[in-house]
Amino acid sequence: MTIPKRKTHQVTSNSSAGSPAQAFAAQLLAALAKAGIRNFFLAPGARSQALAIAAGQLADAGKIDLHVRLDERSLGFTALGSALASGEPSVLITTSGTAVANLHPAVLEAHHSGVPLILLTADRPHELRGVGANQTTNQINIFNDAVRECVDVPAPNGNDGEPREAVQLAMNAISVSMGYDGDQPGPVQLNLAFREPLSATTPNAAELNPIIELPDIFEPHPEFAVLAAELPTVVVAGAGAGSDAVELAEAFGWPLLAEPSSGARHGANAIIGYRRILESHELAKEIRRVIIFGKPTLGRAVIRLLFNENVEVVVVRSKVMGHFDVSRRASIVVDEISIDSDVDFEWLERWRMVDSELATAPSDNLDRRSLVDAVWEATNGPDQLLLGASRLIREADAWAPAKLLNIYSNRGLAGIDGTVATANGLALIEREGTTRALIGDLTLFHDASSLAIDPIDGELNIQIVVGNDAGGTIFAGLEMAEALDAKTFERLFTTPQQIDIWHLAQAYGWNYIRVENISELQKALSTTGRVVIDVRLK
Ligand SMILES: Cc1ncc(C[n+]2csc(CCOP(=O)(O)OP(=O)(O)O)c2C)c(N)n1
Ligand SMILES: [Mg+2]
Repeated sequence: MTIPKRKTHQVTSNSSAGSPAQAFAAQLLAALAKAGIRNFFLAPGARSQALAIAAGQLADAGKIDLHVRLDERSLGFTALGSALASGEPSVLITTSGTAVANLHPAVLEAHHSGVPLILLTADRPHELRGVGANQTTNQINIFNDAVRECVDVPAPNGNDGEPREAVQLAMNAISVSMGYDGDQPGPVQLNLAFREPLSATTPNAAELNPIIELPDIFEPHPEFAVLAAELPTVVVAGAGAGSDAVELAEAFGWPLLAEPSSGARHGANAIIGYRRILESHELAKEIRRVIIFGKPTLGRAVIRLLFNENVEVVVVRSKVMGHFDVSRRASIVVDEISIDSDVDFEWLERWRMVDSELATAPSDNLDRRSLVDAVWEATNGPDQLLLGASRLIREADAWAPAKLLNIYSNRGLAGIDGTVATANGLALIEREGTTRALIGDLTLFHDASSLAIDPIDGELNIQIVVGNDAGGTIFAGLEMAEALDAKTFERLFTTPQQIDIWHLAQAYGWNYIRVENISELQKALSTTGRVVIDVRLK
């Protein structure tokens, strides 16, 4: 198992001049910008003022994009969405205290799904820690092993070595967050102590030109396995799998069982009805080997297969999702696979035939499946689709057609939190197409405050498509739904709500469209701007 390293080290400093806090912040941010980091996210506060001013200067000079949010929890997920879409680290700036703790949900999701984040958390200097100073808590290792590294940087005091230390910290943060050191990408925390004077308007970060040198990228030798070609094999693609899974399945003629959030549900080998086949078709009993890419999370049938003693489990290491071997039965864990003889496509043909026999057309009425279908149809080219946790992603797993899409889902921990913010973060990066989030009603309400958008971010095309069934209806499918009386079940699990989405949209300045049938839905999906589409489901 890959256990991310956690290192805590100190950087030393002494002597003073002007605002050492500002000089240090300016160097640090200038170095990040010069290295090509574009997206900075700020939630205002006093202790972090030097960082805010430096970020503002770089943004005014057009060297970075600065996004300002009130709520650090929302900021964290917005930064996560941007890092997902750009593939580059997002930089987050917060003040001290609970502000830092509010980043925790997004940090956990980023840790489990290998998303690069650089957290700049402002803190009191060491002499003010542990003595009851305002807004001061222990921020060191606050995220435990969810950060690749936590560096506790003492308050700068203006000595000669500080500019170089700031640049080194920036380069190291980029390298570790991106996994250049051979580890998985993920969050890095620079806990930055600042002493008064906390800021100044000079130096101007945009006028600095630090000398930067990015560390080398560590390239591990890929581990290779040669497998017997004739063993009846399926390729499972979970979250984070990407097109490698498609390429392998197509090269060796294996059926591809791809979750919608895998980025691999496309091409001729994708078996759309795989869940139904695994659950109840004789063909599933013939499987003798499963090759896993990414982290499958959506159905029990795949997990059962991994526990089946007649089935060999081969895991292809994921670059982002970490170690996956829930049944602890993986016979090999490798990076690349080849086979020992020619392929026989008859196995694949049988899967295709069963898949087409089991296929049905979606209903003309508006239900979860036709909602998924319309969203798939509407999403093309540069458009981005974010699937929330809960029922609709499972409906997509059951029915969504094979199609190459820019698709995302926070499956690191599969929380219903932060989904609106993640969609905003995705939209900030890809401005050509529409960013669409397909989510449940509770998922919207959980993250309603993320409808607040900084006007400086400009016009965004975002659609929050809400499958509104007045509560968390996913739980109706679980064991306890049978055992409990309806009233108790509803109170303990469904969280029924009466929130008026129209008022919510109005309050935050979003357009609102309520749809009752498929043609209204299709029309709503073709609109531009920021819109909440309220899809009433039974
Ligand atoms: C942060 C977080 N809290 C709780 C859960 C457990 N949970 C999973 S689905 C769900 C209900 C979701 O309801 P909704 O968004 O309306 O989707 P529906 O199931 O009704 O389609 C909850 C509370 C979770 N995944 N994440
Ligand atoms: Mg619901």
